[in-house]
Amino acid sequence: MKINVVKNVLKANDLVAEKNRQAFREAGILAINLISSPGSGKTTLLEKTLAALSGRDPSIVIVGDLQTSRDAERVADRAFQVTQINTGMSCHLYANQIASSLPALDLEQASFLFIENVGNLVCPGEFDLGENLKVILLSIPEGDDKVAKYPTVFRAADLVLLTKIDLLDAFQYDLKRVESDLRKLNAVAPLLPFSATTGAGMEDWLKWLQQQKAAKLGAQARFISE
Ligand SMILES: Nc1nc2c(ncn2[C@@H]2O[C@H](COP(=O)(O)OP(=O)(O)OP(=O)(O)O)[C@@H](O)[C@H]2O)c(=O)[nH]1
Ligand SMILES: [Mg+2]
Repeated sequence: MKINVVKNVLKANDLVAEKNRQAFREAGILAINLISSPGSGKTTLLEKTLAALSGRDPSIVIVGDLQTSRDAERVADRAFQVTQINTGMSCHLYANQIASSLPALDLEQASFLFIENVGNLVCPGEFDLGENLKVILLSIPEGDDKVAKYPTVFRAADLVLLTKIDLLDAFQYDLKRVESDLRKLNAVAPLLPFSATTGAGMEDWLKWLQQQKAAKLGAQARFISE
């Protein structure tokens, strides 16, 4: 019986996620779900990314946290619009929380929607929010064994950002192990070393974002003309 309940929750979530995805498609916005452990650098990545995109690509941010609006405050002056969702006891965002946020947002006016999920490397991987892409952050201080230990999110990743790469020398860290573990789960997601402190990887990250946006708009144009 319990298994049925869980399945129904996931099914209900997926139906709402599909509607979210349709809203993003109609608005021509690329939605990216940022997933990682607490403190691995999601909001810092957003601060840097929004600064780099400002003036060119207005971007909306939806932030999920159990409590506080601290992350929303950190990105508020650089984002086109920001919504903070407090999940209370929940360790991940649900699609209906995203759906409830959408009426207050001008999706058509923005290029990117960044969804910062609740800091957690497990549960967010199970719940589709309607995003177009999942970006997983894994920071150096977390250790080089985490990909194999938390396979669900890495299996679903479209890109893995190896954050805080500036700290590499301070830790016993085997980059080859991370890459090899990732390839066993996911043959295609690029693994991109990144540091918000030194700027390493920033150019590649911004290039990846633009490529994904162009690919999506191209696919949509084909879809409309078919
Ligand atoms: N050395 C170093 N520190 C970083 C880097 N990126 C983020 N940090 C630091 O890591 C800490 C946590 O960063 P956040 O961006 O708040 O992490 P988060 O993933 O948003 O955390 P939650 O929202 O709590 O899940 C902060 O003290 C940042 O300054 C980096 O590239 N290098
Ligand atoms: Mg954060």
